[in-house]
Order: sequence, then structure tokens, then C-alpha cells
Amino acid sequence: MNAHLPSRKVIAVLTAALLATGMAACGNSDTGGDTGGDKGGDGKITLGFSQVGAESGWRTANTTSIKDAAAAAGIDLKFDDAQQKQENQIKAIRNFIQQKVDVIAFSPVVESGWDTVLKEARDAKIPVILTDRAVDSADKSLYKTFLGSDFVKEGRLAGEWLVEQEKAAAGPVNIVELQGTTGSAPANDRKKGFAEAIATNPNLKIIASQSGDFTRAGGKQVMEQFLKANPKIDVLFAHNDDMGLGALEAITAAGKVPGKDITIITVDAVKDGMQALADGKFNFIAECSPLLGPQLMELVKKVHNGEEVPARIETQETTFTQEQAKEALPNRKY
Ligand code: GYE
Repeated sequence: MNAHLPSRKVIAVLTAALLATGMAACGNSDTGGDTGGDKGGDGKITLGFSQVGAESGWRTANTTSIKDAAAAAGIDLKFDDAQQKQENQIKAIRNFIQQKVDVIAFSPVVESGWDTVLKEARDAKIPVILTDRAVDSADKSLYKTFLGSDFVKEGRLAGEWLVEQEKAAAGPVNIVELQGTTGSAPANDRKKGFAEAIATNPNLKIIASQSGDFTRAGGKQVMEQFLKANPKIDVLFAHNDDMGLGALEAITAAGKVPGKDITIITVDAVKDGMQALADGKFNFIAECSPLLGPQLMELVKKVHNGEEVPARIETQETTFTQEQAKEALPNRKY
């Protein structure tokens, strides 16, 4: 019996030590992330990334930025394209959890409905980073940080430009709005920012507003309907360049001159949008930068190391008039 005593003591000490480590690990993952280390076995951090889709020029540039930055940072990237479907993103995130990736990052297609899967990631002690778009979860501990633009500001800048343009307008200015994907953060926020800005001038009225799903085809189709239903359209506010570009076709086909008969304001400032602006077909663009890859990889490394990161990191961006687009276009990378 005596012989068993020391070993019981050893077990007790070991148990206490294990508990302490376990608690430390939990505490750590609550604040800074998983320090679990190399799950791929090759010394590289594994990042599971769930992308929205390939709906726009912005998205294509964003995907390229993420893939290039992962390669440059020596991060092993598992990339999934959700084709604009939340269910596909949830599936992809569950796969990443099963594969025990080190970090999960994703751009949520819509804002709501993420709590369950984010809790699963947290239970698995895999830190999550939101990039580009936000979720509306009340529990902020479900993700480490959100890297992306201020979409309300983009909408506001677009609206403020219009307010300035139309300050001498004597009568009603009829605006149609092409919204982004229903329920997505950029659609909700750009709508809100724009509406707030134009509310300062009662002449400025949104007479029709509908989703074109951030695609060219969607923009063209919805603009055709707008034109059929409304004889007097003065302004188009499109939540991204691609929908604006699609709308150009509908406007031209209706015998109107884009940029003259109808003032066109968009968001993004991808190359094709900037070309349309320089050509006088668009009138104003609020920039939204898709080049999030390098900053995202820095954050991935930090959360993997358990370092503190700011809860919100905002992308720096600007706006473009036709003249400014002409100047910027030759050096535009995307
Ligand atoms: O503006 C649009 C894309 O989430 C900021 O998604 C992004 C938006 C971007 O489809 O072109």
C-alpha cells in the first residue's frame, strides 16, 4: 500500500497541473486565440477561408489578394467559394473545423444566422476572423476581429456628393437604387448611409429600390424594370460598380445617355468602374478596397500566436470624380 502513496501524490500533482494548463488554454483562447501550433505538420499555419463567391470585379480582386498574400506569408490556405450561399459557407466552416485548421477567416454573405457555427468554432478553440463583411451577432467573443470597410460611410459619401450636385435643384430629383445582395452588410449599410445623407434635401427622392445581387446581370435586369416603370429617372445609385455597369446597357438600350440623362453613382472603384467614370458614363464612385489579403495574413499570424488584436480594423479609402478617375486609372491595379 505504501508503495502506492507516492504515485497517488504524483497523479494528484499531475492532475492539478493538467487542470491548470487546461484552464490557461481556455483563458487564452477567450482573449487571444489558439496557440495549439502546427496542425498541418509542416510548420505552416493553416488558414481556412470561406469566400462569398465570384459575383463582381471587387470579389475577384479580393480573392486574388487573399491567395497572393497567403502564398507570400507562407500560410497554407484552404480556400472555399460559397457561390453567394450562406448554407455553403456554413458547410465550409464546419469542414474547416473538422480538418482542425489553425485559423478560420470568412466574408459572411449575409449578416444574420452565424451564431451556431461560430460557437462550434469557438468550442473547437479555432479563432475566427471576419473580413470584408460583418455579422450581426450580439456575442462579440465569437470572433477575434473584423477587418473591412465602413460601408455606411461609403453610402454617406455617395449621398453627400449628390446633395452637393443637386443643391440648386428646383424640383424633385428622382433616384433609383440598385441594392447589393439582400441581407448583406454592404447592402444594408450603403443604403442607410446614402438615405441619411440625402435626407438633408427633400427634393432628393428614392422612387424605386431593389436588389441586383451585386452582379452585372442583376443590375441590367433590374434597371430595365426601373426604366419601364418610371418615365423620369434622374439618378442611379448602384451599391457596386458591376451593377452600375450592367445598368449602362439597359440605359443605352432605352435610348438614354448614361452620365448625362441619368447621373450614375456607384461604390467600389474597380478598373471597369473607373474606366466608365473616366469615360463620362459614371459620375462618381465611393471607393471600397478589396486588397485585404496582406492585412488579413498579419492578423492570422497574430491570433494564431495568441496576440491581442483590435476588435475592428477599418480599411482606408477615398472617392473619385470623373477627373480623378482619369488621373488614377493608369496606376489602378485591379
Ligand atoms: O462592394 C461588391 C461585392 O462586400 C464590399 O461585395 C463587398 C462587396 C463589394 O460583391 O462588389
